[in-house]
Formats: sequence, C-alpha cells, structure tokens
Amino acid sequence: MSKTVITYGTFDMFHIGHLNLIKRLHQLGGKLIVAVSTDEFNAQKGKRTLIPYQQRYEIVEALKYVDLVIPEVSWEQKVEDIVRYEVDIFAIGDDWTGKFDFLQSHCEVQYLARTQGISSSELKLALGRLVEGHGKGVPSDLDILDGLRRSLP
Ligand code: C2G
Repeated sequence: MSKTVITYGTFDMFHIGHLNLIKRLHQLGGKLIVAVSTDEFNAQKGKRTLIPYQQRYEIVEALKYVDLVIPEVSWEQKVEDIVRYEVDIFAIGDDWTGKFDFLQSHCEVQYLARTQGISSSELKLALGRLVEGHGKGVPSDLDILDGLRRSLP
C-alpha cells in the first residue's frame, strides 16, 4: 500500500545530495510531493539562490521519483499541505532534526541523513574560486570536487 510523502526545500544548483534524498523519499512511500521554496520565501529564509524558482521547480518536476511539485511560500503551510494531500510521512534532511516534530500530530515525521561533502553553498564557493582562478589553472584546494567524488555511490 503506497504512502504519500512530502518534503520541502530550495533545491538550488540541484546536486547529488538533493537527488539522494529524493530517491530515498520515494522509496519511503511511493508517492512523493516536493514543495520547492519560491524566491520570495527564500528571501524570508535569508537564502540567496543562484537559480530562479521556475527553473528549480522544472528540474525537480522532471525527476521520475517526483509525483507532484508545489510552491513553498511560507513556514506555516505544512499542516495545510499535509491535510490537503493526505500525507502519511513528512521527511527532510537531518540538518532540520527536531524542527518539525510538531507535525507528528498530523503525520509521521522522519529526518534523513544528509549526503556529506556537498551543498549548494559549497558549490557556489567552489564555482567562485574556479572563476577567480580562471586562466591560472584550477585552484588545487578544490576539495569540493573530492567531496563530490566521495558522495557518489
Ligand atoms: N540535502 C541533503 N544532503 C545535502 C544537501 C541537502 O540531504 N548534501 C537535503 C536537505 O537536508 C533538505 C533538501 O536536501 O532536506 C533540500 O535542501 P535545501 O535546498 O538546502 O533546502 P532547505 O533550505 O533546507 O529548505 O521548510 C523547509 C525548508 O524549505 C528546507
């Protein structure tokens, strides 16, 4: 009997950490809803994104593991979403452990281990160093690339 799973996120510069999570979320339940943070909501989260909302939305929507993408516009929408979509499981990376326990009165809450060695902010830093070092060879301290290699299954 398939279950409906929901998660929320920015998914800027979509990378293997995002994909690992989405694959595991799909395995948790069978039907996966992903709420992608709008640019306006990211501003509220104090997050600056490189990729605009429409593109982040389309990338996530194209994934075979995702059944529905909805906009995340506020911190307060989760309970309404869980009720509206009859969600069985709310799940998110363990950098949020404990922050959404209040949802346990509406559905199961799970925090899944993040993929180590990769994040949108680390990627942005590495890109910045790459551009700075342009023409002088790639800075050798691009440990993000080693991190990427380590994070691959
Ligand atoms: N993630 C991961 N491994 C990484 C990086 C991210 O598992 N190396 C997970 C995060 O834990 C999160 C999801 O991928 O569950 C999306 O990460 P972000 O785009 O950074 O989302 P965030 O800003 O945490 O937004 O209301 C909740 C917020 O919208 C969550």
